Amino acid sequence: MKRVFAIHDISGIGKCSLTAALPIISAAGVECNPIPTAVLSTHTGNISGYTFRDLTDDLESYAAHWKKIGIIPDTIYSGYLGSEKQIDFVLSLINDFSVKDTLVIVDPAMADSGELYKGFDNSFCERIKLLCQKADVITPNLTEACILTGTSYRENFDKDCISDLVHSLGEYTKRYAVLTGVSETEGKTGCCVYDKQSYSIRFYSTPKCEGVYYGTGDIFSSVLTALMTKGTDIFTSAEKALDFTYKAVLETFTEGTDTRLGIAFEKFLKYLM
Ligand code: PXL
Repeated sequence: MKRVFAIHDISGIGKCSLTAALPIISAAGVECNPIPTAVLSTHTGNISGYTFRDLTDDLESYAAHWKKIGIIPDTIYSGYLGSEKQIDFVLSLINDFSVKDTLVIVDPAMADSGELYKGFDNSFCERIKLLCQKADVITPNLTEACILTGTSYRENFDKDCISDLVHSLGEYTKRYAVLTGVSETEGKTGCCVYDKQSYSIRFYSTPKCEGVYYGTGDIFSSVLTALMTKGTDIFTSAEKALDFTYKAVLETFTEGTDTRLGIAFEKFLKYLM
């Protein structure tokens, strides 16, 4: 069985980070080994009063134990990290655990809708750039792509501007950039996959549901990670990850629940195997 190390926080409510990665990667038939960076009562987006227990001091000995007992990942997948020290931890994890074909997937989770998440600053973003440069695949949303490339953020990027943006992202990945939350067609959403080796770009899109849906980036990146770990090519993986995310968002929209509490993806896990 293939194995993914998933380095993210665990937020009790919100179905993002590890509470998305664990069920999704497992449902796809891939073992998911969590490295929790922090424990929160909820995610930090538009919910006040959450608790936050930082686990930075545990990370080194946690990984050292895995090293000692000989655990080797097929994929190292990082998402929301709470501090620059945690970025440095992931950099050393990549160094210590990578073998010839280890896949490194970095979701530079730090911002959305034109704004940095609470608690992050410029210096954090600079360090995330270094981490991205060690990745085979990065999965920024539009805001994160603008931060990485020093582009000013706006909501509407046309097809040519998106192509320019993904080319610029080439500096922050070893091979692929998958830009999320964009589409070549107005009124739709989706992703744009860029392979810097062949300069090829492909767009995938779905209809757009009105509203803000927390955790979609984590759901998308977790499906992509699971499929690529199983050997699926990046384009097919991105298309399937988008389809899964769309189904779950549509279900949430139809149920009409408070979207801050997370996306209703559970029903669709059976399609991942
Ligand atoms: O989905 C990204 C994410 C992950 N973890 C925490 C967050 C967020 C986004 O707000 O707050 C704790």
